[in-house]
Amino acid sequence: MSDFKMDFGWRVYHPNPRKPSFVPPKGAVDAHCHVFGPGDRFPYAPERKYTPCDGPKEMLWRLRDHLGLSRNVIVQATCHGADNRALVDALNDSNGLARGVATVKATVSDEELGALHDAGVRGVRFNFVKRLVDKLPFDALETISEKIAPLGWHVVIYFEAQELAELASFFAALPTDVVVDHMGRPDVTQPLDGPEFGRFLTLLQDNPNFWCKVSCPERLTQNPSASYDDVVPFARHVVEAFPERVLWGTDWPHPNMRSHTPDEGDLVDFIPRIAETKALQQKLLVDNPMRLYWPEESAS
Ligand code: 0GY
Repeated sequence: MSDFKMDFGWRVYHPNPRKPSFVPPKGAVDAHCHVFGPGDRFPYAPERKYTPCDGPKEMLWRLRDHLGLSRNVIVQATCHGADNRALVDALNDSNGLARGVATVKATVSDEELGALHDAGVRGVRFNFVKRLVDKLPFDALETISEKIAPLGWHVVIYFEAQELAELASFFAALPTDVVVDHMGRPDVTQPLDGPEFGRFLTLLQDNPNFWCKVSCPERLTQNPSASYDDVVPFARHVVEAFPERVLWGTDWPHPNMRSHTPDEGDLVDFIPRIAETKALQQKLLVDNPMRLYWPEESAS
């Protein structure tokens, strides 16, 4: 047992997710998930804004197999700060079936970046969600992006829709590929063709180096009991408009979920509703993540 006590009100991941009806194509990648701790081996960061339940790598591998997926991209979450040891431990245990996105400080050395690369890290994450992080100065983020660019890494950005107007020019100037988490967290009560989501679509349209995760219907929905119906049009629109630049992920173990406990079987069954053809499913789940995270094995 770890000494860390999970925050009150936060839900533990589903103990027994159902088997999805949708069978993912061979080689499908869960391109957004986390490992948490376990806290007694990999302590949570002192500066964290929440304490999660442990989400160890063994559980993640079990979920991958249960859902019919083949690979994972493990994204460093803020509760581990810039201490990537739990991430690296999972990557080393994955037999090459997981790649990572780390969090680093502007002072990171080339040796440290090289060691992360050898472990399978292919990107860094910049988190702009106010409830999750203290604000980092833009010049520190610029320094990081310049340091990682020669490695061929990309930047993953997490922000909420209302912040985009202020952040867009900084994002567009990044020197690498850029991957947006959870469709930029749209307010799905607003129209699909309204100004807020329009701004996000313009960002993708104007910047061919930008990719988008059509993930987290469980966070975006306003009605958890309705099968994420309200998120489907947003995600489907992005998949159809930018089929070569979309990724999908479970977000296991779903940090900070309070409204409901997502069943990952439901999250997998969301996929054929947003990628309606076999060709789109193949791009979303296999070709695109392979190109970004395993280019040396990628056929496309
Ligand atoms: C997610 C979403 C959240 C948390 C984090 O790094 C994190 O702590 O990303 C959230 O609370 O919305 O993608 O895991």
